[in-house]
Amino acid sequence: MKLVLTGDIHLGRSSSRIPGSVDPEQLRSATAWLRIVDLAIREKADILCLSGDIADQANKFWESIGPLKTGIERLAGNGIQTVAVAGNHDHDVLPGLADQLPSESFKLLGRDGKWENFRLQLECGEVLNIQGWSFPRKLVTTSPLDSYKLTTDKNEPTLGMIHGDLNSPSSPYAPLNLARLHSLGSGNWLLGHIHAPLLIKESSWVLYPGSPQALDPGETGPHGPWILDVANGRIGTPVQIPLSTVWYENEEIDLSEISKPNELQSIVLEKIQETGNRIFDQAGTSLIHTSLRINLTGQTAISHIVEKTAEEITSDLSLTIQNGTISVERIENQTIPQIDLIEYSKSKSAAGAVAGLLLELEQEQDHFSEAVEKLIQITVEKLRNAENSGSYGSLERREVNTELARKYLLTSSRALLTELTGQIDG
Ligand SMILES: [Mn+2]
Repeated sequence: MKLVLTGDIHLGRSSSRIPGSVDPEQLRSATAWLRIVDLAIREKADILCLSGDIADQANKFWESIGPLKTGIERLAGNGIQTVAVAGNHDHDVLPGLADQLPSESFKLLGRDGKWENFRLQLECGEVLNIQGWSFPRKLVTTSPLDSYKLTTDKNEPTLGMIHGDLNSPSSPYAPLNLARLHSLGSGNWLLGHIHAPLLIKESSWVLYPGSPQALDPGETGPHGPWILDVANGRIGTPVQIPLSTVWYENEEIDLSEISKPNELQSIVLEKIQETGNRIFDQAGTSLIHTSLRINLTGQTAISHIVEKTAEEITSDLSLTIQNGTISVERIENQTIPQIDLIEYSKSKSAAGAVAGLLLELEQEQDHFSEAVEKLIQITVEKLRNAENSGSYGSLERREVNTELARKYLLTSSRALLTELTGQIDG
């Protein structure tokens, strides 16, 4: 028995922050959905499992529901049944879709938040129990695992399906405990909600398949659906098939050894090409674009020109690599000048004060001096105000804490130190 596992497709969305030269059609989740349908047919799968947030109510819902229905019907025409649980984004969409389709084509498990077991037996005799729970509404603050009371034949394999938040007990999106998941059914679970793929393998496995199309620079690494075999009453381990047209990656480049401006360009270019080749080698044939976030670090004699060069690379660079292109979405400049920070911090100058602040912030400690503690608190307040501002209402909210404030202060202190020492040196 062969299964294709995926979730968090968020039909209606597209990969974000990609240059306009890349065909936008190729960046859509809806296009990734078509590739998943093709893959399931090509692999002669028996079941396609969808772990919620397939449709995204906030994003062009009426455009999305058509392709979803068409894909499911095409799968059914090839003898593939789609089995799904609803997530927080499609808690009301999937039941509506289930009402329009015969259950041999589309089976929604655990409707209204009631656990359900679906026993599947193929003509060859292979059996699998798929157990699922669907979001009944947008927010669920208690663990759905509390109401799990399903019983099955212990000799038969089970696969659990649920959309929820792993090891985050106060999450409003169905908090799930890993140890309990391993103890329920035969302990193998397909989850949804987190867009970064994650396979946790112990005696049984728990899988976040991740969004099959990488949608955001935070969603680094390979993305795609997973394939799972069930044979002789045993459930295998899922294997990821990279299918995303976009790959986001973070790279750090240490500029400590760099002393001349033209070396900066060549080291950055070299690193971009090296990273691009490695990713295209690994990604399979679907990849058309790699988007990089680069972090420049180190103490360097050319710290005063890094910022401007970084801006030029981000706005102008587009390289062809293998069958696709690579661009730099953002460069974080964390470099500082080649000065003795400790000596500098002793001087009674503005640059000396910043050097002292930087030294203190770089220590990962719980207690800072009173002055730095106060600065961090002010930064937290300012970040919270920005985060809650109506202007950014459509963006995902970040958690603002002292660690985030410390990171902002570190970046600002480094930039300020570069600026101030540059003024002194002339
Ligand atoms: Mn979700």
